[in-house]
Amino acid sequence: DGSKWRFLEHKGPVFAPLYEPMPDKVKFYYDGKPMKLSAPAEEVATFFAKMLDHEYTTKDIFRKNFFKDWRKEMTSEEKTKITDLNKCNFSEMNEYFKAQSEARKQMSKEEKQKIKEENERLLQEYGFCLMDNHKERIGNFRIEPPGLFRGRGDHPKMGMLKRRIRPEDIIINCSKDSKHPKPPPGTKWKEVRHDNKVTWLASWTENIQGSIKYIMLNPSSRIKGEKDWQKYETARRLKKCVDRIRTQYRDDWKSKEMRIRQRAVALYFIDKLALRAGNEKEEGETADTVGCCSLRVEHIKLYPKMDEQEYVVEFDFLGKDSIRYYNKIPVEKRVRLQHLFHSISSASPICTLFPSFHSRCPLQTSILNKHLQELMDGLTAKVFRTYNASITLQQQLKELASDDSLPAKILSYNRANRAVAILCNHQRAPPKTFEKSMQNLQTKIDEKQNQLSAARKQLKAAKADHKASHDDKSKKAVELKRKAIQRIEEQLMKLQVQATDREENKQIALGTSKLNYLDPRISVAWCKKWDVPIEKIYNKTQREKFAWAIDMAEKDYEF
Ligand SMILES: *[C@@H]1O[C@H](CO)[C@@H](O)[C@H](O)[C@H]1NC(C)=O
Ligand SMILES: *[C@@H]1O[C@H](CO)[C@@H](O)[C@H](O)[C@H]1NC(C)=O
Ligand SMILES: *[C@@H]1O[C@H](CO)[C@@H](O)[C@H](O)[C@H]1NC(C)=O
Ligand SMILES: CC(=O)N[C@H]1CO[C@H](CO)[C@@H](O)[C@@H]1O
Repeated sequence: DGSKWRFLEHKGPVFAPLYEPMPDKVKFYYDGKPMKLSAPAEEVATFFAKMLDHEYTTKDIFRKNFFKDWRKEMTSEEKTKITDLNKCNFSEMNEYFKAQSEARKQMSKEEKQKIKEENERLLQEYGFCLMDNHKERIGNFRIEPPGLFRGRGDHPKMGMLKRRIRPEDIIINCSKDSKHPKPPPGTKWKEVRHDNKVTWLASWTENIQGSIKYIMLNPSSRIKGEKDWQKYETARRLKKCVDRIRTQYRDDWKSKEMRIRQRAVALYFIDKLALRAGNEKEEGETADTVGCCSLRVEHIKLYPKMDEQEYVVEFDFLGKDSIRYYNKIPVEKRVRLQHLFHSISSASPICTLFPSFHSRCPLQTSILNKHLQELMDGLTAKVFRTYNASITLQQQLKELASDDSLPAKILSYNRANRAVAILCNHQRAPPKTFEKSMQNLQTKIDEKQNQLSAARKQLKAAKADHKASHDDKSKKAVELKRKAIQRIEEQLMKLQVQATDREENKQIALGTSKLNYLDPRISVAWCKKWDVPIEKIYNKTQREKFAWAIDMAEKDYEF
């Protein structure tokens, strides 16, 4: 129906800084005599003064246009007095701006950093909008400051005053049901409308040509977030129909056709173990790595009974990036009956596990994926990984939820993340510096512990002191010692949590699953619920990647 969005929320534009009057020592001269200008007239004069070294200010049209518009800003008194632009002397103003621009170049690193931070803050606050489910970068959220129009070539309007854009000039476009942007205090928008046939967020009419200007989305922002979002939406759809798919593959175990039975068993492993599909490009070119579809007989062992469980399959193979996958799971009886135990006992170890219906056409990922497409639009083996990863995260977070201290909460989150990384088999070799850094940490813990017992002794002494003297001073000393102990205990706890986290992380890489498999909306919702700053979970790059999910009002997740 032509609508471009269902929901649009933003903060409106950032206006140019207000005019700051010239310091008194900077004078404007008319006809050789200093003259104090009214603020509006002075502001427009500064636009001319800034351009004094520019050829424009020598051009007749420019001067004529400027003078005409300038006079409009003057008080009647000024108008009577200032009648000839040639008698105006702006040179002190011009010097002042030159000195300012020189000073900007000489700014210290700290001052530059401060400006950078302020710009970053503005970007974070005004530079993004929420369009449907996406957090989108806005292209030009800053409104150009006023000045003199230049135009190209000998534009007949050059020198005219490009007016300051005020909130009263701005038409805001946003959802009726969104938080409407607030105009600066004491001002009003021209209008707030809710037109979802257009994608601009704010518009105004500029005064020189009478053309309409718009604030729009940054065109590059959509694509990436959209793709990421879609991936997790597909995983969410799988959640809704996974029962049907499971019933289907269980039925397929009974099929008369071997290729269908094999396909169903492969799918069962992918679902159950979040295995990669295999037959990926990388395989074969490098090391002998496999995924589910390219598993060979030698990669599994079957145990009719193991540790009190029946029909256990043991997997041991090199997966993507030559990382060993080892796992054992009890399988359902039909899997055993219909396929594995039956064919494997007599097969050669190098036979593929799923030779499928044709000996020269082992079950290819593409065949499996085609079948998955029929089960659900957009379904691939990978979606099972994403689905299981996100649901595992959610379950883990639910179990670990607590009203602990911040470090303990973060440990909980990392543990949930770790459970997923283990599921996805994201192992890593322990970093070379691991032992060393653990030792350093342990030293710190030992120091803290010593500090703690010293503080406890001091408390004991202070208490005895207080018992003897009973005065206020000794009472205060006891209080102070108590507080000190509390502080040290907190620090010690933080270090201990850090050590646990690091130890548990020794052989697990959290980054990959965090970046590629965990629905960021779950993490964001969790952070909101437990008051954990998002920076504790995502670093800057990650926050940019997941901008679409951060700030989203997500109600589907509960912990
Ligand atoms: C403008 O004023 C400055 C002093 O502020 C003076 O040095 C200069 O000669 C003046 N220029 C003209 C053209 O009068
Ligand atoms: C995810 O994988 C785990 C580990 O293999 C499995 O036990 C679990 O059933 C799977 N969960 C879902 C919801 O598919
Ligand atoms: C954020 O973390 C990832 C690992 O997940 C790392 O590769 C990246 O360099 C980090 N970025 C910053 C800005 O710290
Ligand atoms: C409903 C409404 O006001 N729609 C307007 C939105 O803005 C565009 C562009 O300015 C106009 O053409 C529409 O009429």
